[in-house]
Amino acid sequence: MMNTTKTLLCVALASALSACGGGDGGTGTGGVTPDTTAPVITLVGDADLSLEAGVDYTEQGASASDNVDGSVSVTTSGEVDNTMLGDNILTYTATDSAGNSTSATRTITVVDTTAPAINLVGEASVSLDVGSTYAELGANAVDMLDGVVEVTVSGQVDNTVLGDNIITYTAIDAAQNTLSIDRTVTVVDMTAPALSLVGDVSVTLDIGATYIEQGASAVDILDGVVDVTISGEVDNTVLGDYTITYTAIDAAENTRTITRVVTMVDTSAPMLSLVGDAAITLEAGVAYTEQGATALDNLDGALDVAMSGAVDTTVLGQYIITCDGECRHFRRG
Ligand SMILES: [Ca+2]
Ligand SMILES: [Ca+2]
Ligand SMILES: [Ca+2]
Ligand SMILES: [Ca+2]
Repeated sequence: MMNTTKTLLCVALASALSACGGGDGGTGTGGVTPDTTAPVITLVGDADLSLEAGVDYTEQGASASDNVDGSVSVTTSGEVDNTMLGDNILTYTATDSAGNSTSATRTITVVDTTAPAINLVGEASVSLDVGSTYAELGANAVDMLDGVVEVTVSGQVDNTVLGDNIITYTAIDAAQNTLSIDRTVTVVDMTAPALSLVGDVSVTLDIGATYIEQGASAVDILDGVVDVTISGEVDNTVLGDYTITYTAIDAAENTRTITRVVTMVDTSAPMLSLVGDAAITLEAGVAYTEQGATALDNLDGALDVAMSGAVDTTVLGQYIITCDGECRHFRRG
């Protein structure tokens, strides 16, 4: 009995030892499986990107997950030069705590698909007076990649015809991206006709004289000879200034006006006429009877006549009767 029991116990112990995983079949590290698996990197965004030259690159980043460590940090290396066409490669690296490392890359290709920007010098819409010379102010063009780019100007302005003229400005970058913009030059008639008097600008006429209108001539740079309208009147019976106005209007309603001043003056003295003879012989002792004189002025009509002098009928001799000083002298004697 006793031997049988001992044997059973031993068998039981042996089985228990074997079941505990004992023996030499293990790793010797306490039974933990080593981590030989590197993290997995996931890029945010595409692995291949296009970037317009001159535009700043915005990194979207990446994440890494490890089978043991979970989330692992990612380091990024490499640079993007947005001033040069071509590929730029960024490298993303993640390492787990067991030293397993992996990397991924992203390729950023710098491209130029953008035409230069053009800035006109001056306004995009310009008015030009007919006949005037169009002065081209030009334009400037700057490309994000190439910098300053030449601008080609095409188109012409016909300053002899009313209407729109289109000037086109074109800039092409090294990648053959092209931009054209226009300027509209509108030829208009902003200038009134030239107006010239025939005759003097100031005319002086003696009262009663007839004013003869000599007119004026008008020539427009666009319309040629233009009619002249004359207004104003001269009253040759009244002293004073009279303004005659000459007006010329072109087809575009540009108006020019000039004037002439006609001044009526009185430069003629009255006409004096004696009543009776200018020379009278008088018998001594006989009373002298003054017959008088008449005065007629071109402006004032009949005027009084002043006389001076005296006749002494008791003394023989010659006597002078003088009319108004401003007039003439007459003799009676
Ligand atoms: Ca791992
Ligand atoms: Ca460009
Ligand atoms: Ca005109
Ligand atoms: Ca007079």
